Amino acid sequence: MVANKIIMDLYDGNNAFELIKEVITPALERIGSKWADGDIALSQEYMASRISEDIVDSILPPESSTRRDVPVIGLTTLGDEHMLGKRILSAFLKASGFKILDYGDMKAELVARNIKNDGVDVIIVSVLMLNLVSEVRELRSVFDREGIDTKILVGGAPFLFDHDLWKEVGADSMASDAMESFEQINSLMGIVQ
Ligand code: B12
Repeated sequence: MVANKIIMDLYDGNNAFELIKEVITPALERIGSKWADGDIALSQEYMASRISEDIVDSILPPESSTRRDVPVIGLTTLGDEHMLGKRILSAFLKASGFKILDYGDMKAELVARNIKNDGVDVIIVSVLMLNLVSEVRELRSVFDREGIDTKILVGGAPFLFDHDLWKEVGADSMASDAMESFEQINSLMGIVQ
C-alpha cells in the first residue's frame, strides 16, 4: 500500500506523533477539502480515513508500564463520528501513564451517568463538527443539574479557531494538542509536575 510505505519510510520508531501532525492530519484535511469541493465522494474520504487509522494504529506507542490510577480520565465525542483525534489523544495519554476510559460517542446524559458510576475526575471531549460544539454546553447543564463536579476539558478544530469558545460553552479548560491536554489535566487536578 502506497500510503503505508510513505509513512514507514519516514517512521523512525519514535516520531509517531510528529508524523501524525505533519503528514497524516494535513493529508486528511486536504482530502476533506476535496470532498467539500465535490471532487471526491464521501466513501473515498471514508476509505482514506480507514487507511489512516490502520497506519496510525501501527505506529502509536504502547501503554506505559508505569500506570497511575488517579486522576480517572474519561474520553468521549458528543455526536461526532470523527474518532481519529480521540484515538491519538487516548494513545498519548496512555503512553504517559494515565488510565483512560473511552466512552466512544455518547449523548450528554449518558456521559454524565457513566462518569458518575466510574468516578471520572476529568472528561475530555473531542469535537470536530462545528454544530456539535453546543453539545458541550448541554453536558455542562447536565453536570450543573446533577451536581457533578467532573472537570470538562475540550479540544478539536472549533476550539482552535476560536480561543474563547471553550469558556462560552462552559468547559473548564481547553487544549490544542495531546501534550497540552496532559498539562491541562495536571493543572485542573492541581498536580505539580
Ligand atoms: C475522515 C473524515 C470523516 C470520516 C470519519 C471516520 C472516523 N471514524 O473518524 C467520515 C467519512 C465518517 C466523516 C463523516 C462526516 N464528516 Co468528516 N471529515 C473527515 C476528515 C477528512 C478528516 C478528519 C480526521 O480524522 N482528521 C485527522 C485527525 C487526527 O485530526 P483531528 O480530528 O482534527 O484531531 C486532531 C486535533 O484536532 C486534536 N484533537 C481532536 N480532538 C481533541 C480533543 C482534545 C481535548 C485535544 C487536546 C485535542 C484534540 O488532536 C488530533 C491530533 O492532532 C475531515 C477533514 C478535516 N479538515 O478535518 C472531515 C470533516 C471534519 N468532515 C466534515 C463533515 C461535514 C462530515 C459529515 C457531516 C459528512 C456527511 N455529510 O455525512 C459527516 C459527519 C458525521 C458526524 N456526525 O460526525 C467536515 C466538517 C465541517 C464542519 N464545519 O464542521 C470536514 C472538515 C470536511 C470538510 N472540509 O468539509 N468524516
